[in-house]
Amino acid sequence: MKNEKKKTAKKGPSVASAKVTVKRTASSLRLHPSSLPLVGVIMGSKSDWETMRATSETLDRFGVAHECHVMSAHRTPALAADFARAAESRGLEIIIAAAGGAAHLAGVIAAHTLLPVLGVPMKSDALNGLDSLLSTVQMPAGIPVGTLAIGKAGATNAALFAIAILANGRPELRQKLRDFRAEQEKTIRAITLE
Ligand code: RP5
Repeated sequence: MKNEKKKTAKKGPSVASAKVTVKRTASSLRLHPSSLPLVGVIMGSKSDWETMRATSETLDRFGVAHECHVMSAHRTPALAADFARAAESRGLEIIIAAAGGAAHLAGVIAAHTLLPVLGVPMKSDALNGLDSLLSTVQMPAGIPVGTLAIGKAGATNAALFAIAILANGRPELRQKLRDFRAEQEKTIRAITLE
């Protein structure tokens, strides 16, 4: 299966040919020698990167190979659809989509792929992200989007959620998640208030 994935990875619409930002983690080599990205992190605008950096950093921390792109359901609809249609054959297993305002990116992506899609609502100037949250979460029955919290908490948790899904079949990653939780608890238990 792995070899099949590798062979088909170059087929389908070329995302690389579009003007997008691509990031691959070097630290992922140990877990995934092919270094093919397992998670696609996409966002509607470069202005979302300040928040979505937390997703990438969290995936980096766990050594999960991923790629980050800017694309929009409204401004680059063909690119978004092409990306979603090609994602599975390129070896991606999960897509994290962030958008703000009339945030349709995650839903549109989910409509074009069977891969699990996680949505991260961006905090907006006009309505503090409530618009983004409702646009992302209120999907019609039949096409699910797993929606996280608004902003940086959602960006971090989207990565942790993706890691939890990937960890189901990857004991080494599952152990990393267990260690992360233990470390987090230890840090909080050590807090003293003056
Ligand atoms: C959405 O519109 C983006 O996801 C972003 O959150 C919001 C504003 O985009 P810019 O005007 O900053 O490019 O599509």
